Amino acid sequence: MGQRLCKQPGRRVACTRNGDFNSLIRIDGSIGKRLLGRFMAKVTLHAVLCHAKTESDADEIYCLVTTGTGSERREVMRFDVGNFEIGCEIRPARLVWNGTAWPDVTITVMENDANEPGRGADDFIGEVTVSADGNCQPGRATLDEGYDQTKRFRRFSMTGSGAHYLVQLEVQT
Ligand SMILES: [Ca+2]
Ligand SMILES: [Ca+2]
Repeated sequence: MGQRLCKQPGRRVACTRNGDFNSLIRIDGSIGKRLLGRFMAKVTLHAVLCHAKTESDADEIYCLVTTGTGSERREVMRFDVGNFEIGCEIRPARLVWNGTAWPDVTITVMENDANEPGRGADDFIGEVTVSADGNCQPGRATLDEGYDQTKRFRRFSMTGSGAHYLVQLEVQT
């Protein structure tokens, strides 16, 4: 990131090469919090561990990241996590959300069946909604398993479509 401090008459502000407002927030979270009057969570998908699959062959797991409310709900990101056999753990360590003015973000874990005739639509595995202040709300087929022993990663058990995955998120506020 091209971070630097710029001087303007009478004050000193942080900015980036591209001038992006979100980048400004990343440089100094406290500035962003004051500007928008709320806390803004940063969410990273740390790890995904497979305990049971949707089918006998490998599960192709991907994540959907959505935000907004009602008819304005929109997909902001979709990415592949990888192919899973039982016992497989993948650590994407991928930043999926870096707070903006939106009130919350939902991370939905899915299994891809797009290229597998006869298996119908993709399989829902589980979902977690993280609000701007960092609170996590497990959705359908999802249980909050609390923090791991490092107190850094929040764990969620997801059991949609007959599968069982443990998903670890890092939520920073
Ligand atoms: Ca499937
Ligand atoms: Ca599949």
